[in-house]
Amino acid sequence: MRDAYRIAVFAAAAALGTLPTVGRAQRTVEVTLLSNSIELDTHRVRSGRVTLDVTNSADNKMMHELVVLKTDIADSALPVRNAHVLEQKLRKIGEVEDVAPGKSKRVTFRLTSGRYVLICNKPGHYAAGMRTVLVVAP
Ligand SMILES: [Cu+2]
Repeated sequence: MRDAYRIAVFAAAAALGTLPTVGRAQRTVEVTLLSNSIELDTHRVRSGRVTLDVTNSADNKMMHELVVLKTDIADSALPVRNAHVLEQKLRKIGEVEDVAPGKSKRVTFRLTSGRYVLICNKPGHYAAGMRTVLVVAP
């Protein structure tokens, strides 16, 4: 009787999504946009629905963005013209546009296994170092 009650409570909590996701691999990445870099709290996640929690902490007080590209090209060697990475020459998964200074935006993409390069493609920001790599494991 007691066990049945416990199972019922457990099931209700699970349905409400209030239980901690014990044993599940990390699928949320904290992304910090800085003036000359992009920092991630992890560079490796499992495939599936991956949430990017993007915060603009750059001290240059500029608007930044995060563009997600799937590519095996080194993050420092993407094709560039007129201070922009040529996104149309790459496989673009999506982006988080215009994150204001001090603000955060959150986005979820379904990512298959492979190598991704994350950049800010505001003019000159990629060249300034706003780029990093995220590896998605199977
Ligand atoms: Cu930027």
